[in-house]
Amino acid sequence: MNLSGKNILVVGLARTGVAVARFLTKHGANVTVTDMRRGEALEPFLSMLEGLPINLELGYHEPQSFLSAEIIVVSPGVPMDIMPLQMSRKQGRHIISEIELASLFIEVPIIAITGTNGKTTTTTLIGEICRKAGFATFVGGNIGNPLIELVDKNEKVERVVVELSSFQLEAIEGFCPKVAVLLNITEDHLDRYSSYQSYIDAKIRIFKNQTGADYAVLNLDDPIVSGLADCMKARVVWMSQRRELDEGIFYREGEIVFRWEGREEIIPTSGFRIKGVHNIENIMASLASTILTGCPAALARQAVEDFRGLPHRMELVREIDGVRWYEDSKATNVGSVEKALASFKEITWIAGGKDKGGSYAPLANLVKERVRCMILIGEAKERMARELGEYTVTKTAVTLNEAVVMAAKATKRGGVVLFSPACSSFDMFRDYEDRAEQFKALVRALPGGFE
Ligand code: UMA
Ligand code: ADP
Repeated sequence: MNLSGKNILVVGLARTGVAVARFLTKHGANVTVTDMRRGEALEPFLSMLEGLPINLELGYHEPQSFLSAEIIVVSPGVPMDIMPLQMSRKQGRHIISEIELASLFIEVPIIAITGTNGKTTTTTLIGEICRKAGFATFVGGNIGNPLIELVDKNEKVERVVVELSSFQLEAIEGFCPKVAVLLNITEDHLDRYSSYQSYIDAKIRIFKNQTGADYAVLNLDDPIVSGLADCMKARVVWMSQRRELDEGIFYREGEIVFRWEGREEIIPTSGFRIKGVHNIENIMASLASTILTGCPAALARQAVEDFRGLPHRMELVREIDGVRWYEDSKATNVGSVEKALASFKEITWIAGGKDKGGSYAPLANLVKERVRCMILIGEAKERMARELGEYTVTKTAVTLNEAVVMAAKATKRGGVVLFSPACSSFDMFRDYEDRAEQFKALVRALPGGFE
């Protein structure tokens, strides 16, 4: 695509907007950047654009700028149904995501990962395996660094591993990954989507442009994902923890087996450092997608064995007088909390935060069976108490500190305190990492115990 002299509007000025604007100016486009927030709030991002010939429209969106643009590049955090975008769509303007733009300039195989949970863990692990196999690899996308940064740097890579959110997939057109992984789908982001179905529809766009030369790695154990085979043009690689498969990748007592076109690889799980059924799912997806794109199975196995997992995902913080304290701040939806609650018994569960609009009811049985005390914080606490309160002892706290003190009193030796919020963090914290660090600091400050 020749960008020189084109009028391009970049909507949203945060990490994505900055990277896109820098890339476009370098390629000679006439760039306008617009953001609803005012200049002061955008200071760190503005300083990254200093000296570049960019027209800024901050604090508002000027409809005329949308209409006069030849291409509009939208940041993931900008809903696709805001009025100026609706209007531009009606007028036939070309609206794309940063992922679409970047993919026009990428020629090496792309492994793309989506799903409600496990994306970042799986993306990171796939990147590690590709590197272990000797491929120069870029890892990016929703994980934090926009994909366009790869193209902008002009680095020579052999593999691209990209984590994709439903938001990023909404505005792809021709994006076509060699391997597309869909880990699972449960309710999330219902504060942005009008229905669960529209969230699902956005996710499955990842497969839209694939052909018979590509692979779709699908979780057979997930009730929604398992029903998708009929709409795939790519070759489907099933994965399962429950069923032995003639073709695909599956778990059976102590080992993962990969079977594909007459080939069989057996990978024992005893040496894996990351634990839990959800991580078996993430590992199976990582092994299948990397072995299919040329990584030797023995090196893939080594990379999995070396992988220590990521912080803020069921991380053991401390053991105090026989009580283990786990921080799972990244669990921002019901699907991830399901896995966390299923991993322990005798739980004091600290949860709550900013409500994302989904139902908490799928947790009812786990709460009844495993949670001895539920301590709720944040905006969602009333709704969570209404939906789950009848299944266990329920308390509410105003601050996280108060919740931690309550949990220390409520939990007996042998029990577990689990901070797995099921909500986003923005009501009380800067982000999930801030929430995680605050929780860990509070737990470390508690008296007694041993590390
Ligand atoms: N804005 C407008 N008009 C609007 C709405 C928003 O101008 O109508 C502005 C906001 O003021 C803001 C910008 O648009 O300045 C939105 O930026 P952004 O939220 O897209 O932020 P980025 O820093 O570009 O981060 C995005 C992803 N953010 C979201 O999807 C919300 C990052 O994912 C991603 O890492 C990054 O691009 C690089 O690809 C984060 C995330 O929370 C981790 N993702 C969600 C999740 O994982 O659950 C999907
Ligand atoms: P994502 O990037 O999709 O948010 P992460 O790897 O960051 O995924 O994990 C987010 C949360 O989901 C953590 O609480 C983690 O323990 C949990 N989790 C990780 N993998 C899975 C999975 N395959 N299924 C369900 N929950 C998972």
